[in-house]
Amino acid sequence: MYWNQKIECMSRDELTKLQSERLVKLVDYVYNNVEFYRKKMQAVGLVPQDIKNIEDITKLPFTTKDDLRDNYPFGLFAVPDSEIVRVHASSGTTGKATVVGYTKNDIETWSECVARCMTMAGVTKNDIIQIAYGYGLFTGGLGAHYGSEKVGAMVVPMSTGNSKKLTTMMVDFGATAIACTPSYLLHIIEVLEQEGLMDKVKLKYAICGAEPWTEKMHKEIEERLHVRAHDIYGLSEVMGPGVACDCEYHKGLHVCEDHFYPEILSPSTFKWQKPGKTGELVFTTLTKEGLPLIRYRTKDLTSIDYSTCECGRTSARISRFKGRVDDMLIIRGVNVFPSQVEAALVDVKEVSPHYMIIVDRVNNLDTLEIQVEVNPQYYTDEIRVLENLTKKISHVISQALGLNPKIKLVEPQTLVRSEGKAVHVIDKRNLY
Ligand code: DLL
Repeated sequence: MYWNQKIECMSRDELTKLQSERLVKLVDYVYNNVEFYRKKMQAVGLVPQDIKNIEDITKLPFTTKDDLRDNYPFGLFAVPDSEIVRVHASSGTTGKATVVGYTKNDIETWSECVARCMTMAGVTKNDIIQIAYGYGLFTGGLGAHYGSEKVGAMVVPMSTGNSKKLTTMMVDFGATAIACTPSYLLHIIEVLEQEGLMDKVKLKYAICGAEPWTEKMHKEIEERLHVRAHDIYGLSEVMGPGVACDCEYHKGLHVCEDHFYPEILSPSTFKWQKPGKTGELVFTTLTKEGLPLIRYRTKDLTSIDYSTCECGRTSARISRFKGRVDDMLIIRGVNVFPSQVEAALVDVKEVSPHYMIIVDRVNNLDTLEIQVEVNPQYYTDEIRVLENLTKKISHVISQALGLNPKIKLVEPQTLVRSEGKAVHVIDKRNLY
């Protein structure tokens, strides 16, 4: 079995020592290789020698998604482009993608972390795993793929989109594991039931993540599919899937702490929260070469537990996610910011800046409707004109989001005006 016991079961003291050594190296590395970090440290009067151990991390400034956007595309890379062997990208807050880059060693570290997660989920070299996260700029497909190969499993790179082919191959190949978003897996379960294939399924493990899911969904997947379902977490900026995953005891997600240093901060004071208290998860990448990040604010809300797990692993565990600090939505695994919709609509003169995003879940698939108010001078009863306008808006929005939402045009002055912070989203899914 692939299990990095030496690292995953090391004592807290040993781990703290390793983290301290790695942080000291990292700070020196970013100071000398990334102008952005040098300037940020200089602005608060810090030099690398001020960072002597892991506790000194609190002296360092934060990094945010906006910093990545402002330095688009490669401005935060710490190595020449020739050392980067892969890039991925995810949505930024205003429509510009955040681009992440990996050196050869980064890809190796990433595979190692995903391999640890797959192992926690039970996957071994004897398994046949279907990877049904999207392949491409999204980190899910290739991330899960490389980690599963490292374990030695037989990898079937399905990607997303063709559920019938997926279910047929699941049965024909005798797949024993599947990695995909939990909502997609619920959809696959329905397809299996409709096709009468359920009793031919050999699946044992499901490795689900990339979006929030409730304990109820977890149970439902386990009961309907007769598998052990695991929660895998990650984000592109920090690496991709594999930052953390839960083991067979399901008491929180073990963080690959030798590579990613977690802090849980109070969203109001930005001070460390006590273990068990919910706060914003912040990560420092201790070993990344291409895009090292110092105190990256994930905006994800969780709590942390440093006690040793029943499985023997000593790594800290974060709890199932409790929400986000910002307004990012995850729809069919795709990150969507309301501001992206706003930015796309600005260029369409026929509509006003008033819009409402309505997210729901029907037959276990996320649905997205965007209601847009037509400007009074362009509003008409002529159906053909409105249809053309709907097409035009569908096009700009799908370009901006990478999703094809249903567009519904509404008459001027119909959407509710808010007196405080504008409400642009109605999310009916109850995910947290
Ligand atoms: O979603 C990476 C990933 C791929 C993780 C496949 C797991 C499996 P991004 O597209 O950058 O990367 O989105 C990152 O997704 O900040 C969370 O808000 C959310 N997220 C990811 N995993 C989980 C999870 C990938 N297990 C954002 N539970 C993160 C809840 C999750 N939310």
